[in-house]
Amino acid sequence: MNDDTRFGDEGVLIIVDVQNDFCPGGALAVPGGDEIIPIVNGLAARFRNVVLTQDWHPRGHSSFASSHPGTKPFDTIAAPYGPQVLWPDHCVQDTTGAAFHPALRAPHAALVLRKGFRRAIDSYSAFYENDRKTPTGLTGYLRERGLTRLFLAGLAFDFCVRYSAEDARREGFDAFVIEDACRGIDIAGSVAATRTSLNALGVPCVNTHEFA
Ligand code: VGL
Ligand code: ZN
Repeated sequence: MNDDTRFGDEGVLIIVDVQNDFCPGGALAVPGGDEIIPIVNGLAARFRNVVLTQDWHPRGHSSFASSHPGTKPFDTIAAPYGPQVLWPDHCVQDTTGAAFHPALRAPHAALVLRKGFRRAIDSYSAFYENDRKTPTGLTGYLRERGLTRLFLAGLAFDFCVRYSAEDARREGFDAFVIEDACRGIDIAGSVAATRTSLNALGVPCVNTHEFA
């Protein structure tokens, strides 16, 4: 385990938001979200370098519909930084919902990158918050460690995985989305839009069996 060199020293698996609230029974459950866990665990065992991201909101976060009277989850509002989908309260800091799913196994993950911790800004991407200018520091971390080939898996395909993969490409990394290791929320065609956008940006969507 972990000494498989096929992804090289420059390859890194970024496991996005495999948290209780995004799995069945959670506050913002992604359909079939927990089905990816065995696949993700199998991938993690084959990567020397693994990064986990964790959606990590304060109570009363501005992305919660409950913070905006008269709205309901999945409405879109005009935030100061642009359109923002409103969500059920989810991934509140230090709650069970925000914890990683108990079946997730990535003991050698070197970094847990938390995002969405500023009350006034949501953050789908692991690189930039939704104002598209506030960096999380992940680019610097990856560059300093010489990690240049990024493989993304996790939840949700059409939000945090999508935005992270797009930003990775824009930041000049090679990026691949491992689609069978992701599940989508699929609001108003967002899964199809994600495939189109990733394709246009040169981010291949691949499947685990292609690595066999
Ligand atoms: C996510 C919606 C809100 C995600 C996070 O992980 O894709 N989606 N917060
Ligand atoms: Zn969130």
